[in-house]
Amino acid sequence: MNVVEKAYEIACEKYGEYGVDVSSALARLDSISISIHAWQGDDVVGFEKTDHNLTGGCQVTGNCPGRARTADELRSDLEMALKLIPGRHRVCLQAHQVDRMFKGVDRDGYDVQHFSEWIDWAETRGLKMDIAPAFYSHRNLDNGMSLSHPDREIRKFWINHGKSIRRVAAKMGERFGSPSVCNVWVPDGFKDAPADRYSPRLRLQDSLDEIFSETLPREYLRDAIESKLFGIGVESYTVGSHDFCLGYAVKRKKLLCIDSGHFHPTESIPDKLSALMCHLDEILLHVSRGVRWDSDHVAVLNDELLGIAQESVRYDYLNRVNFCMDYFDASINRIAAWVIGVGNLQKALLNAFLEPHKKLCELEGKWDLSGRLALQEEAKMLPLGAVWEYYCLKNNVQSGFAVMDVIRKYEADILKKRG
Ligand code: RNT
Ligand code: ZN
Repeated sequence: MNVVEKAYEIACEKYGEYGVDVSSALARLDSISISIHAWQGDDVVGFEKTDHNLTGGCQVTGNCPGRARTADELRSDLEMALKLIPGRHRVCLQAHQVDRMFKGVDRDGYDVQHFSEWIDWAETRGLKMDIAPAFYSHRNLDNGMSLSHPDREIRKFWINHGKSIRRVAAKMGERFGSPSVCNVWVPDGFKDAPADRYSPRLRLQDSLDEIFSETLPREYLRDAIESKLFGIGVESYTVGSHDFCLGYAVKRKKLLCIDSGHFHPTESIPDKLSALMCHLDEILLHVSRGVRWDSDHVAVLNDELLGIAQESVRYDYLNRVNFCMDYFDASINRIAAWVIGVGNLQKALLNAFLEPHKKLCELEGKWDLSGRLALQEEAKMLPLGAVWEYYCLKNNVQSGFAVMDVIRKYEADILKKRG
């Protein structure tokens, strides 16, 4: 028996004292697929090879060498990251991360052929896929407006983009036998106080209705809409605010996408989940970390992430929560960014599965609130790390700081050689 196995045995005993079964926690963790965001690897630039500048809401900072310049490079980087991430997962694309362009076809005409290599690649590697339309980084994002733009022609372009990517998502879902989540987020807003807050929202509502008007099979496609509080350059007004998106999702039976960076720092995503679950069938979580603002830092194992995981698994609605990573840090090795962030969500989920939740509820039921606090704090001392290392070992995945040796080698051999 090696040291990881020994530590695991002791951990099982420790958790057992609180009535927690570790092997069933591991089985539950193993059943969770996280959608890994491809855009961490190319700094949300995409592969359209046009003159479009990055505009609207996605501010990537840092210049660590090795940004993927092609879809092939990005797939190779993802493969490296996936070797260091236990479990079976999904890959999520932004619509401008195309394999190829066709002459005269712009985003309003993209179809499954634009992503065929992605799909073949995912299939051979046992991955499933999600995709989001990209309503940014394009000349038709006029005055920062897409689906809510006052000009019908501009709106039409973006509506057709949404429709085309929905169809691509449904095709992906059909191919992989698992619904693809297609998440609509628009950067539309105003830097300074608008004279008219209402009309853009009515237009956004109509545009969304038009995008979703085509009936596509639910077994292959899940539609989501993502709200936001503000963005750089749109500080005063965001058309698709939380109130707007929540109302729309409830009314039209869509998934609501909750991004951890998109709320005031004193708001709690863990607290929002159970409230939303009273009114929504399903939600999409964009797992991110804001530092003072919506800064899209790599997810770390902080109270917020632990709480998101706990609130996702404590009740009987885990199958209604979809996890997708959404951050982009270009100041550190991008593969490390994936491995660390995804690993942290997995650790948070494992911690949640190992929580002595039944006991906590019993104490709360007896109004033993000091006992509840004592147990909550004791639980923080339980040997989560030993269980995680064992899980990695069983999945033949390197764990611990040694992961960095593997990443550094790839950096030296591949990433540093990119221009
Ligand atoms: C932007 C949203 C959105 C983006 C992606 C790249 O604030 O979070 O989900 O991160 O479109
Ligand atoms: Zn997001």
